Amino acid sequence: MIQFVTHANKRYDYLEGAQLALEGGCRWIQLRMKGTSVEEFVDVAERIRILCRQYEAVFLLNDHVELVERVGADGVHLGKDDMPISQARSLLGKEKIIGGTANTLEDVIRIYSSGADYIGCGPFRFTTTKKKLSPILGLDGYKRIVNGAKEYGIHIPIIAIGGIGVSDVTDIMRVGVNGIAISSAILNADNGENPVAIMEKFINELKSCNQ
Ligand code: TZP
Ligand code: MG
Repeated sequence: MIQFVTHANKRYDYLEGAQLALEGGCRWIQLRMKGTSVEEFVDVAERIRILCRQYEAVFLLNDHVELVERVGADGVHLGKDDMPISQARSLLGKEKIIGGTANTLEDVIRIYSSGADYIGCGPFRFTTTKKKLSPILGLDGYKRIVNGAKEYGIHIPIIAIGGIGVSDVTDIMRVGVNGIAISSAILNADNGENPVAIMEKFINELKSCNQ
């Protein structure tokens, strides 16, 4: 499984980024749009929801539990400083998807016990996409966390995130995570490579790992 986390740069806005990821075959979009007004967030979210429905993709919002119903999203992704997952679950019900951000095995256990559907675990390596980045995990960090989670009987997907490029996919999947989340690798290619083609490469890499 592969999730595209939106961001915007000089070349692409949030909507364009989501569109390109979908064109490249991604079927799981998280609208992450920090520091914007609610009006702007809702406007972009409604456009991306329409796109996601066309492509039959899952559509999650970052942070904004209160907007999930309003914009017709499938769920929400929450960090440590956001609404507690158990509270989001009681507000949204069990049909909506809730993801949580982890950096340690303790986080993973807490998020799992709070009733999340999946865990975004990172960062794999340094990235400028996220401010206040948690300590970098690297492959060893994931090994520890994935093995600990198994021992604990955690069965929800653990998704690696942060600074992941196409050439990292095989190594990361080998440590036992269930998927990856990517953002800058798609839109920030400095060789001018087409984002659609990059997403296709990620998906092909993942396919070859699952065989
Ligand atoms: N959490 C850790 S890194 C990140 C989030 C939301 C952003 C995605 O990272 P990248 O390097 O742009 O793929
Ligand atoms: Mg958050």
